[in-house]
Amino acid sequence: MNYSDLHRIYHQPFFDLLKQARAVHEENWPEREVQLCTLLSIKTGGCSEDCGYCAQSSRYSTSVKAEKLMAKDDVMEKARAAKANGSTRFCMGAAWKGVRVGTQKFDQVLDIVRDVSTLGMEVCVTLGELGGDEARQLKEAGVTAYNHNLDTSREHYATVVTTHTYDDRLRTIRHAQEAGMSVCCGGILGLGEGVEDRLKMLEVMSSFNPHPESVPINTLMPIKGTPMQDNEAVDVFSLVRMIATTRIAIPKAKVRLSAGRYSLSKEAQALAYFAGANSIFYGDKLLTTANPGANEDMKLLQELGLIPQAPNPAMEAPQADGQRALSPCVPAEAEHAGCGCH
Ligand code: SAM
Ligand code: DTB
Ligand code: SF4
Repeated sequence: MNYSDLHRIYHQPFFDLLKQARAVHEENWPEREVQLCTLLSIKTGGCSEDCGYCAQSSRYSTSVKAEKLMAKDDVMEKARAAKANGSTRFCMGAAWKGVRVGTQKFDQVLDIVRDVSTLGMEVCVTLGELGGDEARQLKEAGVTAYNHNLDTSREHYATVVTTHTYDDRLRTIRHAQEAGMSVCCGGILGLGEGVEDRLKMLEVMSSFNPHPESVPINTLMPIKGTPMQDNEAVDVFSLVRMIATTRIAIPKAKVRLSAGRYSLSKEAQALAYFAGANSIFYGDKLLTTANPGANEDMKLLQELGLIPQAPNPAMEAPQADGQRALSPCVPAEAEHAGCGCH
């Protein structure tokens, strides 16, 4: 969907937008289901990158202490507990610039993935940059989805991060797709961007072929010690508008109401569910910051007549549309120059 369509959709009167998003949601999804996902930081802090929002960057003095990669048995204990609590997706995050085949840390991650994938949950990892070989090995080990966010527009990205580029992000996403993993790709609201940046980011995501399987919408958790610690809070209606527009632009993606839920009222969360959010991080911790407690979330789902989504046994990645060039397109790369995306 192009920018002008997204702009028109986003800026219509609030209730018209909600009605449109709700109709798209009902056409594409069982309307009462919400997927529960558990996050675990398997390698925390000490990251070389300078993402201005992140508690785990070694460039900033935050309260997060660097830790080494967790032992497999400890990860398995958390994964079993997540499954017992009703989560159908287990997402493991590592604070790295990226991973390389042949390193001990990558072998350890593959070993963890092989074991977690025996539990019957969707297995998602977010490990930073991947090349083609890394992506193929992760897929073979049992990863079903790779999370790599665009976070904001290409134009705004350089004010948020300087140690890697937007094209680096797109390249990793392409490697994950080519290896047959589902792509989980979303963004953060509250990085000092404008609505235009949010919609430009969505334009890029909606140009992916295949579409992302899931789109996490995070709002900034302001982290003391980072350059964004004092950023202005995101307005609730802007968040709901963004969720609704995402639901319309990428109808078959799970739209995940992600970081920032801790400071949302019950009413705001209800609006976000109505607008098309159908997945959440479940459990009282995200990677390093707070999330609503599981009991509180279950109570809210019950109050709203929503139910946790059953496990998805196929876990297949979305199929590409044969009429369009495969993407994401990385404009700097010659082999994609004829794709028509730019
Ligand atoms: N290092 C990997 C990467 O950057 O892709 C994976 C981990 S990173 C923490 C995953 C995502 O978490 C980021 O892309 C960002 O969208 C989100 N995130 C990180 N810190 C956040 C914060 N303070 N508030 C909201 N979202 C945040
Ligand atoms: C995503 O988009 N949000 C999650 C997951 N993907 C890895 C991470 C949110 C992190 C929030 C900040 C923290 O806990 O450090
Ligand atoms: Fe944080 Fe990931 Fe950026 Fe590292 S690459 S600073 S973990 S967001």
